[in-house]
Amino acid sequence: MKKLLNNNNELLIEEINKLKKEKNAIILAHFYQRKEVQDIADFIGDSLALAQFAYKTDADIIVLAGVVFMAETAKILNPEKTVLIPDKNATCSLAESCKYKDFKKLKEKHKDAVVVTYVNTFADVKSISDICCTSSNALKVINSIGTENEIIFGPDENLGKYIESLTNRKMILWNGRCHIHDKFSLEKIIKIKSKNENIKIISHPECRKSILIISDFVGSTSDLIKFVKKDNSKKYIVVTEPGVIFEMKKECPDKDFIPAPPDDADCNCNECEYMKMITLEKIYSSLKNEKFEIHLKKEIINKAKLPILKMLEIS
Ligand code: CIZ
Repeated sequence: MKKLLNNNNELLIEEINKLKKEKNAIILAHFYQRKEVQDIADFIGDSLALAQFAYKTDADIIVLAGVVFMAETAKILNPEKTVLIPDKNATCSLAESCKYKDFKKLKEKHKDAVVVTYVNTFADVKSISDICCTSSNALKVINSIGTENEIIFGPDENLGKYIESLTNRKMILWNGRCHIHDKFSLEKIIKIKSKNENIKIISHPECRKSILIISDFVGSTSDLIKFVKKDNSKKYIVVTEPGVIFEMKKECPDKDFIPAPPDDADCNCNECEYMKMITLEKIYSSLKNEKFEIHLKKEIINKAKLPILKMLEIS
């Protein structure tokens, strides 16, 4: 491995590409991944686009450069394929906040409610959901449910409240938070804005309401990228995980993107440590040794597939 690390990653990249060919494997990467990981991926996207891509691939092996719930989603859609996550500790604070046993209790308390879960949940929670959503399609999904129905929405409370404000509809919200999006500093963002004329604030709906209301645009990572492509401003404060800026810069090389800072006193950017666990070295080792493979019970796969397919139909 040491030898492969020399030479600006070139040898490592060459070896990864060789293994991909040999094994008919693809690498799917989320927008929050490291630049070099995004650069080597066959496809980069948000969790909706990754699920859509995974659903139609004819590769034998899918390496998911993202977090565990994304790899589980790919496995649920492709139970016969080998799905690998290069680091099995790449978890998600939202998914961790919503344990099957606790969520089931809430569901039992509201037996007639339609259960909508954000894809940032583990497979067992999906298996007791009626329909999944991502930040790209949450509004569409909620609007597809008749107003006579009560809705349980989890696990992201900030996203749930944002959707409530758009639809004028009250939902039963799980109180989960993304530890990254919930930590952005309103004060510091306002300070950057005051020092930069004509700068726009663009935010992810997992952020707190106080940030969303001062934002010029709110949307999922894909929506934020689409927005900066067509908008005529030149400078943006990006209030989401800063990995997305690699794609923004690729699409708009002449524009400036400032990552929004978190509340922490001595920190300038808000990177997700779980997303950043995936490295080129771990992708190489994952492909070479076919680890860490996602294994899910058949029963869970069969049940969890239904709400994901419902979401894909709506999208
Ligand atoms: O849906 C996703 O992929 C996440 C976690 C954020 C986004 O908006 O892309």
